[in-house]
Amino acid sequence: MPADRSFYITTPIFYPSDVPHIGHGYTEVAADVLSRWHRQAGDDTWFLTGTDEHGQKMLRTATANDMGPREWADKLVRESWIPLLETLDIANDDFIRTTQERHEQGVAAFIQKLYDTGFIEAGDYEGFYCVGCEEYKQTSELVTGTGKYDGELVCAIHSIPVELLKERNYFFRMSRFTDQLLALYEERPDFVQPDSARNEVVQFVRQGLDDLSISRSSFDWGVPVPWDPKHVVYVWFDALLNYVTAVGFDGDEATLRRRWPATHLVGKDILRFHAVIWPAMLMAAGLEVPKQVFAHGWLLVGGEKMSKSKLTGIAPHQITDVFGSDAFRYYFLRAIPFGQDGSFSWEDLAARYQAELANGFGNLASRVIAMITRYRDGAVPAAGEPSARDLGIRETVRNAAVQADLAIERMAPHEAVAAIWTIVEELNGYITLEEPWKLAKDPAASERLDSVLATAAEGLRALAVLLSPVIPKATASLWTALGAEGALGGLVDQRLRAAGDWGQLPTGTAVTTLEPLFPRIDPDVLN
Ligand code: ME8
Repeated sequence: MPADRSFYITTPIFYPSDVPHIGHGYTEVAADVLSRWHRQAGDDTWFLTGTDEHGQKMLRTATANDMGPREWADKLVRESWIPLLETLDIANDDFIRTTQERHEQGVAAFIQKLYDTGFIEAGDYEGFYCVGCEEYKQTSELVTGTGKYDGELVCAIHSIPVELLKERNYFFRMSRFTDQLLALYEERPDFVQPDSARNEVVQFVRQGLDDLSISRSSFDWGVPVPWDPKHVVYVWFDALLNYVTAVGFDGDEATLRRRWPATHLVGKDILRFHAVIWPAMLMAAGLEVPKQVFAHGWLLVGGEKMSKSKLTGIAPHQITDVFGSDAFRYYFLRAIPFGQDGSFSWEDLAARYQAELANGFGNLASRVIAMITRYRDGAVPAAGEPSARDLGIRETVRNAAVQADLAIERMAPHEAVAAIWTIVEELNGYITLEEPWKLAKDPAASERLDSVLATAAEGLRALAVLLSPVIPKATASLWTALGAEGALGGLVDQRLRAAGDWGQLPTGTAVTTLEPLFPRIDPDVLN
């Protein structure tokens, strides 16, 4: 069956100048959950992530480590960034590196096209540059440093000193696009989300846009400017193009048409690049602008944006080594309203793990399967005439599936998980009230016990499907234990939008033992 909708989602391509921390992991997981959801809903889905390997930050870090920039990038990508995807169970379709031929060739073609059509010209520029952001800064974006940089002008995001640069460069005539961009934000309120991000962007562009310096001649680590190879392309101009060079620009028109435009997931630190510069570049080239730019918030540790340089960086494997990848994925998506900042704490993570994953969901699954094994020789019984409570569970499942899908549509995965969790809560309450262990002792209640176990098993079937994009490992184990594979096929082949339809797990399906999905964590590990 051909997919009726296409969904192309991207993460930022990260600087592999250093190892990843949980901020990078957060973006990867959010993009992964959204793309798994769309894929399982039958949409023609593509998920791209990758690394941004040119520019001064990469060059300086490599030099400080006595390596060439390419060598440094190769090492970090191989040892840290590709392994990150495995650590977090990320099912990306492609991984782009800006040093790849497909990308460099596309960048050269794109910039040449803009030069040929009069959107690029030479000019002088003087301003304060932050190597952390790889961006010229307005004075309003600088603050006075403290501590090591006491009294110096520092970048408000990175807290490192800015450098006064004066260069004769090529400029992209971005100022020409001010009105077109404002019209875009006006006509498509969903183009930049959430609303707080949209407002910030509109306010910024309303002040009028300057032209953008898009080449550098003081170093040579980048894509050479085709008509003047003493210059290299500015790292952001280069990097943003990854979203189209990865899907066929320039050369494979059919793929580009099939995939583009994309939904870009970014941290709010790089909102303007994606919501202002990038659409202006695309407009200049006559390409379609993105479908959406969604800016998520910052992970805060101790009240500050977490970062390696401030020594608040936590590596994703520190969490997954103890709690597993499913817990990482669940925790960050559930605990932080998507689009807002969120504080990370080990205590909060451990508390949610225990209450929601281990006691709430894991226990429910274990109990239901154990009772089917004990009371019905491991075969899912046939449900009798449904009681009001049974019907209540069906209604909860149906609603949760609809609500979760709507929440994903509006880029609110935290609401999707919360909606699905109503099934966990209702089913737990149902079992407490029905007391199947008592029904099992009463021969006259045999039919009722059948119905209760069948209802609970069918609820677990729906939960496995709905939660599979979020906690793929635990749901795969549950799917196997439910015997659903043989009866219904692979878990990832289950259509999400049909997950709420009642009565899919056939009577007689044989369940098998289920190891605890979220085992108890030894408290000593956390100390
Ligand atoms: O900016 N909380 O790369 P980068 C949440 N190469 N997310 C965080 C975070 C935090 N504390 N810290 C980092 C770049 N992130 C460019 C992008 S795209 C064409 C080029 C995440 O390695 C978040 O997604 O500095 C943020 O936008 C991104 O990492 C910045 O990664």
